[in-house]
Amino acid sequence: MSDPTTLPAWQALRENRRQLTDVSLRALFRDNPQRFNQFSLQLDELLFDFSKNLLTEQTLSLLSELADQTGLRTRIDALFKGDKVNTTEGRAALHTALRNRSKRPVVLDGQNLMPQIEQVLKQMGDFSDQVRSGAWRGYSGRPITDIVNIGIGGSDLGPLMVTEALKPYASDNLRCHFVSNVDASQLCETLKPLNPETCLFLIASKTFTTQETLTNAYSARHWFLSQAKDEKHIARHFVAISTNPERVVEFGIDPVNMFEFWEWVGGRYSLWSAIGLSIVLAIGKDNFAELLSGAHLVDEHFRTAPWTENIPALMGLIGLWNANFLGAESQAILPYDQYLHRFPAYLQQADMESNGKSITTQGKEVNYTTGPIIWGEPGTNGQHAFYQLIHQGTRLIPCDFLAAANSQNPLGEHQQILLANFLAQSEALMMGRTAAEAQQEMENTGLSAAEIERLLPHRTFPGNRPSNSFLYRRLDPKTLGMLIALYEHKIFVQASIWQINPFDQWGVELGKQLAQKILPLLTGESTIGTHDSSTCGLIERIHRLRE
Ligand code: G6Q
Repeated sequence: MSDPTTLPAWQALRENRRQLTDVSLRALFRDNPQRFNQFSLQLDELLFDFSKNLLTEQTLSLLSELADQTGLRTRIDALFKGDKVNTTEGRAALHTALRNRSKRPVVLDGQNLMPQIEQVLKQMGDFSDQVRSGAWRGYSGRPITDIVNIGIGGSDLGPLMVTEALKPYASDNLRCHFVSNVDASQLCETLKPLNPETCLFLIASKTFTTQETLTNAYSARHWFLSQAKDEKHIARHFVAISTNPERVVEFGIDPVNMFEFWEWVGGRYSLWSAIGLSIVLAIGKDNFAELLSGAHLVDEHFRTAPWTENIPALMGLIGLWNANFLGAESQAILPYDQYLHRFPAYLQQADMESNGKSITTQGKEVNYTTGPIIWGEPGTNGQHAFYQLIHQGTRLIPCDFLAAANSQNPLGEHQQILLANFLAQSEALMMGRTAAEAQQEMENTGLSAAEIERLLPHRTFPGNRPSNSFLYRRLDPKTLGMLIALYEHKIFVQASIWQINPFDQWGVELGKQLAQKILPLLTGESTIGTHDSSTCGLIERIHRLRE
């Protein structure tokens, strides 16, 4: 495939960008009362409004041409049919099979994957029924009250985000905890109030070799055994989620208590697999099935809808327009929904680990911008923190605003106030405030002409700052499944056009190797290191401070 920047559509988009230099969003809305209708889409109960982006019908049609010229349709087909799209690891990326609710088989290397997927789903459902009903007892005969998921990265962020988001659907009898950091403080603080008799540990690791997870898992085992005494009790309190049965057995977990998944499930795309066991335990198998069906609905839409009606394709294309043609370096994720408070952190991994690449699938260095910096916090908190920079800073920061029409906790006017802020922010970013408007406002407050003149540049807002708005009825399991899948596919669309592999993570692997090399120098097992003077100086200072 050729460099995307040399394609006719890319060149035409550059020209389109030039034509839009002096065009404002304010003017686009003023001149076209149909703009919202033309630039918004509905899928099931989810509305995607992309009208507040600096683009026209022509931009959209050129972006569609770019999708065609880069072979996006063929790439999507390859993804869904299990081609080895993860080229550096020689693997398929079949997270869509995990939520395939159609009766269609998904065949990989001549084998239909659906029976094994269904079998593990059933195992998860049966197990969670037992734990949730209290039939599954701890070693002293008491039911389980606390689930502790030990995992990191993809084996942590997805389940953590989803269990937080779906708290209104969770059992009152089970609390979920997540331990990821190798910093013992997280494990110790989590375990402090817990009783080993009523704790269930889920050791979640695709490889079952990750240093942080195994260190935490062994410490949790030690904590458990210091009270339970007998290793035979481990079977009632530790289960494993992994693709590596040998390592699971080596740890001392009975293979009967292992929930399997497969190498064709990428870590950051794994919440739909057995890695989602904590989710099933929290919200039950029926709600988990709803989460899967929401994602499946988006999968079908993504596979079949034409580009201009395809929400994830448009999310990807508009993000690419903002990054490669308008110069945006980051993307803010701003949920006006407290239950989505871990969504920005989840998307940081999903997007930045997938598209934080600068080498194409052909092994060439790119000469264009790829994955954006993803960041964000829930509204309205962010408004009192970093929104200033979005409104008046020197950088262009496209924003995704997300909100539910209905609160899970209706209380007085809270939801109306929340939604008023959700609407006001995207409107203000788009409209800005002209000097004339700012002047009028100050005159109304009775300020002197001199004061008005002095303050005018500070109180003028440029506007023209792009955003998308996602509006849904209520954050239920199906809607959440839809939202997650939309972003997963948005990431895939961008990776396809940028010609990078979104499914490997060599930067993560590097981190795993480096710490292993330094550890012996800290534990005293070795004194010989070939490190730079800064690293050696820091090691020496750590030894002194630890004395
Ligand atoms: C995700 C990454 C990475 C991974 C963690 C944990 O896509 O590969 O975040 O999930 O490093 O790996 P394990 O699940 O193998 O412990």
